[in-house]
Amino acid sequence: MQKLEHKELVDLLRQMLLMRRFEEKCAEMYALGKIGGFLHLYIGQEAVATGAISVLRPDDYVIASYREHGHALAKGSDPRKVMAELFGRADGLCKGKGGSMHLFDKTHHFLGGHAIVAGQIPIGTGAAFASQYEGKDQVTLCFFGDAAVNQGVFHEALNLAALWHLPIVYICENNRYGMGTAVARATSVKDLYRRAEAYGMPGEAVDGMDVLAVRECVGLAVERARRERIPSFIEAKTYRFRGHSMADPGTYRTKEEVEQEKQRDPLLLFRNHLMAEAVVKESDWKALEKEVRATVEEAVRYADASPEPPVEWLHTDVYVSER
Ligand SMILES: Cc1ncc(C[n+]2csc(CCOP(=O)(O)OP(=O)(O)O)c2C)c(N)n1
Repeated sequence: MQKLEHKELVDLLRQMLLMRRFEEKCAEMYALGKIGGFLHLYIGQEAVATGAISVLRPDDYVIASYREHGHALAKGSDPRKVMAELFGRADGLCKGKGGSMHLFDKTHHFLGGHAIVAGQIPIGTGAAFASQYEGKDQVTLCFFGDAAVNQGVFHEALNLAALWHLPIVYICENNRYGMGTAVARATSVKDLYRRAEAYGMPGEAVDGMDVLAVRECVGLAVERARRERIPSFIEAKTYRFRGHSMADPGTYRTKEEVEQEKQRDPLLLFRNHLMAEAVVKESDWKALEKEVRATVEEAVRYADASPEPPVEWLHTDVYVSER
């Protein structure tokens, strides 16, 4: 892939920093009772969505699981509208009807967060089918967790995608746990990317803590999908630093393990790399922090100022009558 310009590198860093600070604020807002329901944070996995989505065109599709705040932000969703959605307010991305697990942004071709494990895999495959059927050259990126690869629909979807040459890249974010279940306790073949062999599609593992490695790997797969209609399966090896959701006491893994994995914090790894390469200076980093914090504060102000959705809205947007 082409070497990145200074601005592109800084944009990647800004994106990861925004995801991190946005979600730290979400945890705070959840504790204050401003966000209800479930809240699954993406902290630790930022390099995956950032690197992968950075190679897309605006009209390419992204679909993800309930751990999708980062994907929505990377796809271009307005942080203010995302926060308002988490607050369940009328100005939210989905008018406050979706909440944390169901962000959806038609204008940015973000096909949503999906709460049913693996539920987004056939839907993403359908989006790729639609692009192909309509003769368009859009690509779909479909993100899911390690537990999703053991669901039946994963196998059905990958089989059809390979058979029909669909322009899709499946990205498994292997953060090593499906709720409290370690991958090794649930999955017979440890190297998840090898599942691709069964469907005759390229499969590859990538360091999901390295934003540039993810960008490179997904970039090649996206080009393959766009130009040659070859789907791919990528396993991004990552780790989530927080519990499965805000309600998770995290008794299934040791504090030492978490601390050890935090040594490879993707945000700090990339920041340190850019500093070592003299792409950013300490003062640039401070300025970015200030800018991102202001964006997040503004998102909270916007969400707080937005009204509750009126009761009558319960009956609207239930079915879509037009495209
Ligand atoms: C079909 C289905 N079964 C069970 C659940 C309950 N559940 C919610 S999240 C989850 C674990 C998923 O783990 P993984 O796919 O690895 O994603 P991660 O949370 O690690 O991002 C489970 C079992 C569900 N939502 N849907």
